[in-house]
Amino acid sequence: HMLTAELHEALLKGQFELHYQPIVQLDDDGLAGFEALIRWRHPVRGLVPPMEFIPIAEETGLIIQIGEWVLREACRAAAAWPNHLKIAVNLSVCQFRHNSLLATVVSALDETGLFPERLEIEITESVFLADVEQSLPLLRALKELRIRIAIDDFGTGYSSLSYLRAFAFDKIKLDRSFVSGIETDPGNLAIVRAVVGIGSGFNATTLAEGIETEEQLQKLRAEGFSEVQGFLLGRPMLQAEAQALIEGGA
Ligand code: G
Ligand code: G
Ligand code: MN
Ligand code: NA
Repeated sequence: HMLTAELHEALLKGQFELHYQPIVQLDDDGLAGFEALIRWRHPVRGLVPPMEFIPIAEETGLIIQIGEWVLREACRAAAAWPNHLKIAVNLSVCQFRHNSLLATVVSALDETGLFPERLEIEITESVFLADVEQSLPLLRALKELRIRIAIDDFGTGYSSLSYLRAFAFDKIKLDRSFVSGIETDPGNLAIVRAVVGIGSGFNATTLAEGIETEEQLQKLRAEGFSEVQGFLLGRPMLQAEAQALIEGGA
């Protein structure tokens, strides 16, 4: 692919950056942490969103190196924040399948001194598409490091729910497509309630993504979600802006 060489160069030249989107806990409306989201600061094209280069990076295998950079950079940023704040990092299935993952996580924690409890790895249901059993040893090994594991984009994958019984996830992140119609769509409300039930039954934190309106926030609070994330609470922001938000007393 045309972009492949450019992606290599981007790594070497340090053109990737992480933006940080706030995650808010609803018990006290305080800041729980941030999700790290990668962007490519392209010299000509400007800021390139992940959807435009992550799929290519996955195809070419470059996602492994990019993912290592993301993990280290995210841990490094979070290590400078107050200890109660967590950092969430997205993992693609390729990274999850690659045999270097555990070592990569360990070295990111070692190099930055971040407490493992403060790192949350986000995986999607697609990890379980082939075979749940196959993914369990790695999940257990990650858990043994005491990092947290979240299911991202919950409800949008094609896998069955049986993986929830097989592994104790720390967090369920309900996909924003179920949040957007919650004011008017009774189907979405039913799903939202079911997810809160699943979360409480499995002792997992429940987070609702993509909150854009005050009304959505009120509804999800009333339904009992533990955490929220979305443009209403804060857009993905530069590290300096995240720092300012933290110092602003969140
Ligand atoms: O930031 P934005 O909403 O444009 O992200 C779009 C998609 O890219 C989301 O699915 C998100 O999970 C994914 N993404 C963002 N940052 C990373 C990253 O560092 N690694 C991987 N694998 N995916 C990411
Ligand atoms: O797949 P994942 O949940 O990691 O995707 C995160 C992506 O969702 C980021 O690219 C982020 O920019 C985007 N996002 C975060 N909050 C909102 C929101 O409130 N509305 C919309 N439309 N997108 C959001
Ligand atoms: Mn995510
Ligand atoms: Na998501």
